[in-house]
Amino acid sequence: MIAKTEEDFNGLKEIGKIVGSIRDELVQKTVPGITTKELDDIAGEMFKREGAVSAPKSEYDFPGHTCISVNDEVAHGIPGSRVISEGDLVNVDVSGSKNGYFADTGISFVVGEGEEILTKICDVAKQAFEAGLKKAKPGSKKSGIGRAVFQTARQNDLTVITNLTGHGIGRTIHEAPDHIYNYKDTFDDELLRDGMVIAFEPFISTLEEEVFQKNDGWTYATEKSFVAQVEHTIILTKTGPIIVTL
Ligand code: M3C
Ligand code: CO
Ligand code: CO
Repeated sequence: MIAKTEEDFNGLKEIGKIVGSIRDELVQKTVPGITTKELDDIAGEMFKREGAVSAPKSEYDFPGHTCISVNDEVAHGIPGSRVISEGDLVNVDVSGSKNGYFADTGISFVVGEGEEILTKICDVAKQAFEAGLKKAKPGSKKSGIGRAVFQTARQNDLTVITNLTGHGIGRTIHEAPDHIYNYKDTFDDELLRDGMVIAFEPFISTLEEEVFQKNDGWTYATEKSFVAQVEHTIILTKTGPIIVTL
């Protein structure tokens, strides 16, 4: 959506704050021994308490309030009986709506002490987010964001996932612009606009550049790589970006 009114800005900030606080709570509660279903139940309670609803549930009938992906899983992981261990790479992705406004946020992190490469991809995903954010200006090419993400990955001897992308958001979870790539798409000449609301989510990978979908019909995974994501919902304005999910 293009945010125009005071109501738009306030509505996006309200749901942004809610999903951001659920994300932070889940990160804090992700300790060895807890199951991903127990984490998701915490999110379910928080959505209810805040008068908000989970977007994966309301928009796609996803079997969980949040997406929790572990190790080889990259995104859309289904919360379940899986027990978290020390050293796991975990991604929590929380998206929801309230009063007709949507926000989406996610983070990858390592539980306790983990392998160095896992910490590295999480750090580089944050760097890629910052580099892309600098290019997220009204009037600039949308493809400049992906270019910055790709460069950041390459500078760190890593690569990106090409078949998962960021997206427009606001009045529903996934809307125009449909794709914010993790590389410079030569055919993408779309310009960013004042008030444009995007969910920017760089995916940084150790090796493979494509995810595949598991037999559960949801989970995206890789064969032999590790992938980290950072996602925030951002309103682009002439005076600078407003990150509503901080
Ligand atoms: N929030 C997710 C979508 C959840 S709906 C099952 C997203 O938009 O960030 C992703 N899209 C693709 C991979 S993760
Ligand atoms: Co998300
Ligand atoms: Co998203």
